[in-house]
Amino acid sequence: MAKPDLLMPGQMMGMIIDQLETAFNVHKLWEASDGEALLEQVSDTVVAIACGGHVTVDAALMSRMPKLGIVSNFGVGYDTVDAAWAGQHGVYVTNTPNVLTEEVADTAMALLLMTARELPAAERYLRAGKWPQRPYPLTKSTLRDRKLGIFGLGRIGKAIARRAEAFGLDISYYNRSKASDVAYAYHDTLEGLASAVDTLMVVVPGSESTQHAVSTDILKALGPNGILINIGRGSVVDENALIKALKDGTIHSAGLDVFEDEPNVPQGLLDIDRIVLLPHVGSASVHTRNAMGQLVVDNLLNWKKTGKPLTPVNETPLRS
Ligand code: A2R
Repeated sequence: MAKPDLLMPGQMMGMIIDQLETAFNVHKLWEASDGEALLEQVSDTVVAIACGGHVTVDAALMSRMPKLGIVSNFGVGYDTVDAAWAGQHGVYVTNTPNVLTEEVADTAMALLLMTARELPAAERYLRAGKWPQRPYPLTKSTLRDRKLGIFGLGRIGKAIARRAEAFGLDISYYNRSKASDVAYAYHDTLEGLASAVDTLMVVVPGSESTQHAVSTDILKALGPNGILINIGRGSVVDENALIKALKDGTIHSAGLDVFEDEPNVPQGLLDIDRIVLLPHVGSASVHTRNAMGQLVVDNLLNWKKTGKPLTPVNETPLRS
């Protein structure tokens, strides 16, 4: 029997491609010399899409494919896929939850420590040969006595909270709804949370409802001792407001793993030496990326075999 057609709009890991090629006829859009011609050729027969990174899978693309049944996304965040449209048109969207939770939480705590204690700047100081002249200056901020506010206490947020407890931090959070399985203090607005803490950890998905949620007013509420950490999505933080707040002392510092226009980082952020900027490496170990890749594959293979994927997103729940 002929293998069904699968569209891969952007490059993915070799282990994903190799496994998918055993079950699907994989069409690599990024390799096509004429992408539009390839789409014309395969759109009528494509049953599945495998995607990830910054590749957009929007309604315009999906609506060209009458037989499309599933979009398997690499990553727990799937703001690049129009899952609402997919849900309305009987197309499953899957993501890769759980397998990256602990890795991202590790990165989040590392980023917080690096930022509070200026560790990357201290390392640059050593490498520049400045240590023999005088020790690196004492850092103005510390993790000691900090109050950590978590914006998005989901799977990753809770894993960060568990680590932060071990560091002796006072923990509170804001979600749209109160979590029933934790005893941390709940705030029913982001502004309320930011006013109550001096350290704000952003772990929410990118969406219309979180777009620029961290605004000038939220940064003001965080205050002059404030540290902002963003490990969720760049779109959640108004970067221009953040640059201004860092320059004029509205908040003390920031540690960012995600940006509004990746991989482009605004010069205004690059110019501030004490902040910490990482190139979206939250889940980026071989171990965890392999686990994520395997889940991308397993969702597709399970769907092909049974009609049901393993980890559909909320907008496209399992159908009976
Ligand atoms: O609001 P709730 O009760 O649905 O809680 C979710 C919260 N959240 C929000 N909180 C406030 N305002 C919003 N508009 C909003 N939208 C979502 O974010 C929930 O507690 C949390 C997301 O948790 P999970 O769905 O378990 O996701 P996970 O695995 O922790 O990953 C979070 C994000 C990904 O979407 C990527 O963007 C990034 O971390 O890697």
